[in-house]
Amino acid sequence: MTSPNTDIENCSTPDIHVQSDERTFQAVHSVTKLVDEGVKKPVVNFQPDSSLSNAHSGDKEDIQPDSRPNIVFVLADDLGWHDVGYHDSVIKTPNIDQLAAEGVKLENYYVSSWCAPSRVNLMTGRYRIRTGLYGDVCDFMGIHETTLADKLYEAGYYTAMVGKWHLSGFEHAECYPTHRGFQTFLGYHGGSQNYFTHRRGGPHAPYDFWANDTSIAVKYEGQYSTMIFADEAQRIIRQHNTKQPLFLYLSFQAVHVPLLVPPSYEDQYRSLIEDDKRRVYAAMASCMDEAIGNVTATLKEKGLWNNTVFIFSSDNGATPTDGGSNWPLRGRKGLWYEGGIRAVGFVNSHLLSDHVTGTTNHELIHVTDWFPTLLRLAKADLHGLKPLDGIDQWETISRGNVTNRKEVLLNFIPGDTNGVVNENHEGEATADYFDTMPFSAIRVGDWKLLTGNSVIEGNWVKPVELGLRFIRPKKHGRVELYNIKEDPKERKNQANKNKEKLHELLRKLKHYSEQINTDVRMA
Ligand SMILES: [Ca+2]
Repeated sequence: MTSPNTDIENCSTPDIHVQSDERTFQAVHSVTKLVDEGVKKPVVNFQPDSSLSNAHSGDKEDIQPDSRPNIVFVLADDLGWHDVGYHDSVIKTPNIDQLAAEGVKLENYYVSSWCAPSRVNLMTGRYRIRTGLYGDVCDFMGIHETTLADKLYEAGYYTAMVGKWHLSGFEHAECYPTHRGFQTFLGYHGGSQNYFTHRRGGPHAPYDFWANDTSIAVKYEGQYSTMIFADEAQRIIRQHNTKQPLFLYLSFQAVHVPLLVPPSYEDQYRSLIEDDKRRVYAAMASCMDEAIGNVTATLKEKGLWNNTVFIFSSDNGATPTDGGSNWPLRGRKGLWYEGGIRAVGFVNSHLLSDHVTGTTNHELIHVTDWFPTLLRLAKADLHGLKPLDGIDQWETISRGNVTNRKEVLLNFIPGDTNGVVNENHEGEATADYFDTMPFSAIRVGDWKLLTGNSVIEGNWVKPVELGLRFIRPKKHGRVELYNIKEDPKERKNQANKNKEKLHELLRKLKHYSEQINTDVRMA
């Protein structure tokens, strides 16, 4: 076994900032309302209990077979663009490759560059300018937000979550998955932990592994999380009442640091990858791939597969110094270059039209889009929701129609300059009506604009099996403009050459900056 990496990413939650404004108490939040009304929140015993899970839709005898599709959403953590087999990687992911090849690959699909923001985008269908970074007691995702799981539960789905939550600390039970629309939960609340000990650091660090909201699941200590999560997903599928549609959110820990894996998974790479980090990372990805194969096999055994929409997505790009690779894309996790935010993603389902099955989709899609897309499949009631940024993409994904999405606000954090002053920027391409110092990024049509000092770290990094080397840009721009369709590797900054497009996108950012929810603390 590889030695534990003690350099676990600091994903600790920032200072808790509790707001007592009426917004918190006016929450249109079905689960919270259930709690308030004395109906115990939809947490069921860890064994699925159909009488509780169906409490919202009538007596068990009243339930009729439901033709709405099951939804299985698999999220990988920090998986890079170059880290699946079908992107010509050395990493072996045969199950992922087959599922992608038999489905629709999403190759123009964006997420956030960090873990928690992508998850709040997924769960709310909203940009961070509306949800805040850490606006209230539930870090990243305020208690006032209605979640995808809330709505699917309300629509009659059985809602189960397995794996990494990262939308609350474990100090506040009201933020736990089982209070945010999920009926069962097995997993952890934080951003990272040891894969075997389930502690956030050394042996005396807090143990963060939970069954539902009250039970610290100590029996899992020593077991590898990828296998725990696959087993739990399979258990949920096997015990599922097939008269009810299922929403399973399987959020793997893999392949986030620390780099840990059972040694048997490393064997296939010992002659292929000399670098220790890259080899263990590859083994972790292959272990996750095996887990996904087991889960999809169980869906087929149970007879659910033919009416399931299966989605795979990474939550952000990889960190090359931790074994991952976004090659040939630029940048890494935490940056707004394509390598940080262009995600691996695909959909596999018998509900896809024949003519799109086995094809690649190049339409602009964002992680917020899953919220309205999946709720449409669930025939959920969308009335009364806060304004969404997500767009229903089902016709685009399932039929190949042109998307209605023309732009994506990728990032806007006022005041966030990371304390770095870039003395080497090109200088001229700025505007007096918009502060270009903070990190911002937007995609409009084929064009993408980045502002702020993150650009100084925007390297291209080859994976070690291709000869590790960092390729650094000759110049840095505090404002950078790229035509992503023509230049997906972001090599030609056109900020000083195409001033008309530059100012069009800067004004778009200015427009979004005026929509910030000032009730939430942004930085
Ligand atoms: Ca992540």
